[in-house]
Amino acid sequence: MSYLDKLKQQHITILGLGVTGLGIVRFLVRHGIMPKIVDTRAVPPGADWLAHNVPDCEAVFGPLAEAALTQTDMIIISPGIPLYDRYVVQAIASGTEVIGDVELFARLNKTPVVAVTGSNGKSTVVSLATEVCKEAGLRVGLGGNIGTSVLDLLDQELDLIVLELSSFQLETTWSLQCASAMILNITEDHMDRYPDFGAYCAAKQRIHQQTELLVYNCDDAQTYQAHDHTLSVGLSNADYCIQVCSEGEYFSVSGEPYLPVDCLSIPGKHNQFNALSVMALLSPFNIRKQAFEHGFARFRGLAHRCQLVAEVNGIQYFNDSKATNVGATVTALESLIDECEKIVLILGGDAKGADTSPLVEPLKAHCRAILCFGKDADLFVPLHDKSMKVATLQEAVFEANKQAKAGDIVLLAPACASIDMYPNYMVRGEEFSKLVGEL
Ligand code: UMA
Ligand code: ADP
Repeated sequence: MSYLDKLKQQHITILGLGVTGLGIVRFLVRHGIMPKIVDTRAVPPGADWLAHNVPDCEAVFGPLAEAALTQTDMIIISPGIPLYDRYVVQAIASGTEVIGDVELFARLNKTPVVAVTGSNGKSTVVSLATEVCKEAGLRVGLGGNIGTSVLDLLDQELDLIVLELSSFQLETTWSLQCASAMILNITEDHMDRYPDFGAYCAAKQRIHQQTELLVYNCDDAQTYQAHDHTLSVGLSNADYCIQVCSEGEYFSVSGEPYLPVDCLSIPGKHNQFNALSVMALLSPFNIRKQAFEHGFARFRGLAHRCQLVAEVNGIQYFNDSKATNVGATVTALESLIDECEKIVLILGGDAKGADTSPLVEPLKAHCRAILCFGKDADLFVPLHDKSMKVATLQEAVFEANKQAKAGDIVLLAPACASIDMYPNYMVRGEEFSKLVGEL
């Protein structure tokens, strides 16, 4: 009996009706399985779609106490709900199997997988890898935390699947077999969800449970685990690193120059590291050099990541709204300072319980002033001599424009999630760009 046939005999509950939940409903219904759907929100994002497309489906929206989670064989849980939720704990104790959508994907998938996790750079690395694969003529699917349900990739004819995985998704994944996998880096994030940094690292390290090739960041010990087949990535002294030759800088492989660094369109040392990671992760697939060269040149970067929005009176405005943790903001400051005199930084939002101390030195060294807004503004105000608390992003842009001098950069890199004031980081970034446009 196939695994899908076994699933047909089970009572399945989908917990969460956001992007993940909708992907699971679509997949199960496509295969003739009618699940029950539960979400704690009174009107979850997928409610309308469900009412129109699967009106016969049993749905319970509201407190989990009403959802009878112990009376189901399997719960497929969304990443936004922690496994330690008391109703989920009760369900597990009662013998209910609880898995994530990536685990369901893993149990059914037959296509080679390249998987990437990390605190920062995941979306850039998986998107760049996908671009290179397309240049190589491979039929490639991209999904996971980047926003496409992994289950949508299962019913397609593909040569390779590239997955971006969050620590939340990895917590509920056991069976994922990867041709290659990498933790790009681990710096503090989501400390409102994990008891400590070790627990966050342990969730990320689950990506290596069943990988053939383990790629690691040679400057971050948390990304390494002992394994038969490993490759290291770093700006220097690694299997994949940058080498300076008489003709310039090269991406090099095992000490041999491979491609000139300037074929990569996206700027900054962190993006050179990302490109090297792509090369190492795709090394099992015999992709020709030209595909890397063209893919690296063609990929122009993702919106809201260190993106130049405009230059006004000699001041450049950069949108890095996707810097949703302290590590990403530190990277942005260290990468952009090479391009300017000083940085006027706009930051704040929901800090997710983060330790802000890694910001102190870079703020002191690179920032002319900082403007702090959002729920956790007060956490950042003491970090710099010239700091100011503002009520809105509009006020922040206005003040930043007053404080910056020609040759400076004004940077939105909030070190926080946007959820306290915006639906997501994209809306925050778009508002920043609009406000800059009005200057
Ligand atoms: N929620 C409830 N009640 C529920 C279900 C969810 O209140 O019953 C809340 C969650 O606490 C969360 C929000 O609703 O605040 C969304 O949770 P979700 O699990 O429904 O999320 P999805 O819409 O399914 O989106 C998820 C990822 N979101 C999270 O992990 C929070 C998306 O990553 C991902 O693109 C999508 O699956 C497809 O894989 C977003 C994200 O912020 C971009 N990820 C975090 C990050 O990158 O740092 C991990
Ligand atoms: P993620 O999907 O992990 O959030 P993104 O590619 O969306 O990663 O980038 C998120 C933030 O991290 C952006 O601010 C970006 O400039 C920064 N960033 C990108 N690559 C790296 C890296 N290798 N190390 C640290 N920060 C990075």
